[in-house]
Amino acid sequence: MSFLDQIEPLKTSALADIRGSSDLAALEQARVTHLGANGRFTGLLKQLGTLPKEEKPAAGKLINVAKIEIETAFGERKAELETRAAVPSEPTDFTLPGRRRGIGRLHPLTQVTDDIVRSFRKIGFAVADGPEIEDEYHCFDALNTPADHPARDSQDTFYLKANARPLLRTHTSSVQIRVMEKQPPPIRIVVPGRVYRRDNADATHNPTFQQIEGLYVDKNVTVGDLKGTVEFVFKELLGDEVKLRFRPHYFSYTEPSYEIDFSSPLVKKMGKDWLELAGCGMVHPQVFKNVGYDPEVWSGWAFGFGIERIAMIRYGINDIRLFYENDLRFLRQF
Ligand code: 2NL
Repeated sequence: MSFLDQIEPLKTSALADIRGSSDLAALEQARVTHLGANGRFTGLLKQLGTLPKEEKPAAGKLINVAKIEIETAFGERKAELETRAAVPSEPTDFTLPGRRRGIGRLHPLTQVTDDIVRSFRKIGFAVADGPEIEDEYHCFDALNTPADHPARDSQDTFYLKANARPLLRTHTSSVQIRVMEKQPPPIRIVVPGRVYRRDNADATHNPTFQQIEGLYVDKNVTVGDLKGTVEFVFKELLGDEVKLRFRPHYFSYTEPSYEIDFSSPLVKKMGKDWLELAGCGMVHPQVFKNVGYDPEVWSGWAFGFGIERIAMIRYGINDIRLFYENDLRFLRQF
């Protein structure tokens, strides 16, 4: 058979296969058989080069027209089959009730954090944020906790490099230092955020947890301001019937320092009179010097506490690890 005579039957068979394919997979198979790199029609195209020079233009033209015809048929069949695949096989009943999407909710720790922040905003505090990867200066030295201080041991953390010693912050105080370095008093901020300690996980410890710290700096700030503010916020959070107690304590960054205990019917039910809730105190003059504030002019207080602990008391949760397991049976209860 001459070259020209082969074109028509190959085209006819290609068109038949394409138009006769019943689904997209069969269509693709037909494309490969006829137009693929080793396909029948492609084979014909390859033969074109072997023709005598004077026959090439006419043969080339014919073969191209046929090829376009096949490709057009392929495109049309593809569009047809795609439309058919997209149409539902059964009619749609528009009177059926809709499928309700499950509504998400905030993690209990986020809810508690939001509540605490809302209380502080009512009395003029702003939220500040800062890096979780810190340097030793902002995490310890600026807070009057030098390298040989015992608090370095009790707040052991994760160091990221041996030499430059970047570390994961052990408290959000480092953010407060950064805010004071950047702006002059007065300061009224709270700093919630994730902190890290080299602790083994058990029912009351986790190597990462959420903390919130607060800082108030102005002229003539007193322990009375500290107590009044803390009482306002904790009563909003835990109910009006809670009693608070300020017990003398030691922190290197505050002087005097206190631990805050609270008592409530809930605490009594746990068989205890008081539960430790937070730490606080008047900002140490050395901390003010470190950020360039004159401690003779400015005074202030600061506090810090773990958000998990508040949430555990509030909801009666007995294991801190539940907050991090992402078990929906637990999370759906809040
Ligand atoms: C706790 C309680 C506390 C602070 C944090 C603070 C921050 C600056 C200056 C002074 Cl920038 N103090 N924060 C103060 C008292 C207690 O945390 O139980 N910590 C282990």
